[in-house]
Formats: sequence, C-alpha cells, structure tokens
Amino acid sequence: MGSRRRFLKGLGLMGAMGVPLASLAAAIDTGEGVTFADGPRPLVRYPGKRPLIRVTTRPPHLETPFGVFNEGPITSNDAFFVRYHLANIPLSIDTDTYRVSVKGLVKTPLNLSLKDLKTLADPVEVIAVNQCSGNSRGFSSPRVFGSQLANGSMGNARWFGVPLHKVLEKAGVAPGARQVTFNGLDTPVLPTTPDFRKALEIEHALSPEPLLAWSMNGQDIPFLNGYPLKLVVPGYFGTYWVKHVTEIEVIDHPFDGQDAFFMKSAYRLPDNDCNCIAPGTVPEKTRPISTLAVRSFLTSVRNGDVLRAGAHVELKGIAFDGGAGIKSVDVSIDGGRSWKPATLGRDLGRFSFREWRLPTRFEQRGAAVVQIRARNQKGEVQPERADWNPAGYRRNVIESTAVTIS
Ligand SMILES: Nc1nc2c(c(=O)[nH]1)N[C@H]1C(S)=C(S)[C@@H](COP(=O)(O)O)O[C@H]1N2
Ligand SMILES: [Mo]
Repeated sequence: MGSRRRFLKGLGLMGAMGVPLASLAAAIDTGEGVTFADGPRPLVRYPGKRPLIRVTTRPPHLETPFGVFNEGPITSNDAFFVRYHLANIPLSIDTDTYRVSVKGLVKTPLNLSLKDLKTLADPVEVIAVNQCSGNSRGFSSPRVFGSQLANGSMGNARWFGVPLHKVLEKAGVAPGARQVTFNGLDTPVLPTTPDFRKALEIEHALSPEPLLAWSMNGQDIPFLNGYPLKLVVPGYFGTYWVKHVTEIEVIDHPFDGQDAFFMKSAYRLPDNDCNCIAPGTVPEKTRPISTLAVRSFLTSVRNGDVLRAGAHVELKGIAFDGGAGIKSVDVSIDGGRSWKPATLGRDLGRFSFREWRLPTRFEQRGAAVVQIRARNQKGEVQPERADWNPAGYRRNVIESTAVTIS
C-alpha cells in the first residue's frame, strides 16, 4: 500500500520539499482593501486558497478579503485566513505515519494515529470563530508593533473532531496536573527562536469545549490551516488553536522556559479591567489573552460606497463573541445619535458568527456614517471608543462605515 502523503503544493504531483516558501505564492496584480503605513498589501494565491491578502510570505500570513464575510456566516476553506509564526512550516505530511503523543503527567502515555483519534470516542461538531488576537491591529492609534492587520484575520467554520478531554481521559491525567501544552509540526529556522507552543489550564483542557479537529466545513482541514489535525478552542483567540498538532503534554506547573515564549512574553494583555493602558506606557502586570470580545461588522456596504437617497438598502453583517452568544445588534445611520435593532439570523451556536440584517432607507443626501453595535447574553457591549494596548490585541470598538448618499 502506498503511503498517504499529502503535499502543500498540488496533490503530490511534485515534491514540495525544498520548494522555497516564497515560490508557493503566485502574485496577483489587483490590490484589495486597506493600505497601512507599512505599504500596500497585494493579493496572492497559495495552494488550496483563493486570492488572499498577503501580510508576510515567510512565514505565510494571509488575510481574508473582507468581501468574503458577506457571502454567509460560514467562511469557505479556500478563503480562510492563514497565520504562522515560524518559517519552517510542514510542506508534506504522511497521514499514515502521523502520530499525536500524549505525555507528561499521565498514567498511560499515548501515541495516537489519526485512525486511533477518529475511533477513540464519539466525534462532535462545533461551529466556532477563529480570530487572531491581532485582528484589526493595523487600526490601532497610535500605531503598534506587529503585522498591520485589517479585519480579515478571522473566520467561522464547522469543526469536527474528538473532544480533547476524551483523549486526556484515555491517557489518565495524574494528580497535580496544572496545564496542558500543545506543539505542532512547524519549527523555527534558527535554534535561538522559540518554538510555537501554547498551554491551556487543566480545567479548560478537561472541559467539554476544546476539540482535536480533523475536518473543517465537511472537508479535510486545509494544509495551511493545520492539516491533518488542529486544536480548536471555541471562544478563545486563534493563538490557542495549534495547527498540525503532534505533541500534547500534561505539566504540573504554569508553562515556562524558552519554549513558553508565546505564553509568557507574547499574546498577553494588560491585567486590568479594560485590558488597556495609556498609549506608549508599559503595563504593570499582564496575563495571557483568552476569550473573544463581543464584535460586529457591516458586510453588505463598504467604506466609501455611494448609495441612492430614498432607495431601499439592505444592511447586513455578522456579530460574535467569546461564547455567551449574541443577544442583539443595533444599527445607527446617523453617526450614533439613534439606534435601531437589527433582525438576527439563524443561531448556529454560541461560538459562531451570527448574521444580522436591517432593511434601511437613507433619506438625506450627503455624507452618512453607519455604525453597528453588538451586545452579548452577558450584557457586554462594544465600546464607542477604542482603547489601547501595546500589541493592539482584542480590538472591539464599534465599527463605523462612511458612505455617501446621492
Ligand atoms: N502550529 C502552529 N499553530 C498555530 C500558529 C502557529 O504559528 N503554528 N499560530 C496560531 C495563531 S496566532 C493563529 S491566529 C491561528 C491561525 O489559524 P489559521 O492559520 O488556521 O487561520 O493559528 C494558531 N495556531
Ligand atoms: Mo494570532
């Protein structure tokens, strides 16, 4: 029997090993969307993807063109954003020899094949938003360090896999467990660069929510999104959703050391109520970023659009939060003076994008600003003004879209 090796580039027609990363991307002429202070962002086409916005090529970092979010509440696999931190990403994976080790503070260490995982317990499905902590960071003012991202580092998909707790229970978590760490196949180029590893608190890892998923929207997870196995952590920022996951380790202490960089130094927020500080200052104390803040977007009308006075316009978009679920979405077309409730679309679960719509008519000619404000089931609502943190994480200010009525 031949081995089931899958390649990033094509269907194994050519050896992808040794192909320089940059050559995986074909540049496309048309520009899309925002230009930040770090320059224009062309569309590029990667294997298995439609043209996406290039943030970086080494490692690949691609944003979803915003128009995709008007196509429906589920983000297509070929349009889903891609984020890596380390440039040595896997270019070919043999699903026959792929193994996930479960080790550390467990009674029985495991070395699981994909088949083992698929038959270990009843698989479950969840529709959940994967959003990068730095989504929309490019709009931070004053400007912050890091990739200047617009609003396309998020997506919503139907994930299918085995609950993480079933896997941990099979191994048998030993007393004294504090956290569980996760590592994937990508590695640093230089030995001094820390590996990308993440940790969940043991209570969270043993809760019903996190999933080891092998399927996304009914298909294999796209190569660049973590094929063949991805940790899905509903309600939590994308940084915890470890791709190509191969190592799961139960530890008896908060994760530290050189390989804990992405827990201990990066992906942290000021540890106070607003997760914010005065621009340019340094937080006294920080904590790891965790759940998504409540957010909403208008997708059917774009900044700069010209709309006819008196004509019927369908305002439509998406809202989501970290798992309380969306309670209401309000729309203002007069710059925030008055608000009208939108009609919510089908409930696809508390971790999913929720569609909203509101038929509207703009009566007065001239400039108008459309604003969208979501509230979740806990009563949390989007703020009117953006606050600031050094990495521009967790932005959730009320979005404003400027249009002209003619
Ligand atoms: N193995 C691995 N997994 C990873 C990362 C990474 O660099 N390596 N980046 C994380 C971050 S910060 C984000 S935002 C999400 C992005 O998921 P996606 O590329 O499938 O959209 O992957 C997460 N999982
Ligand atoms: Mo991220």
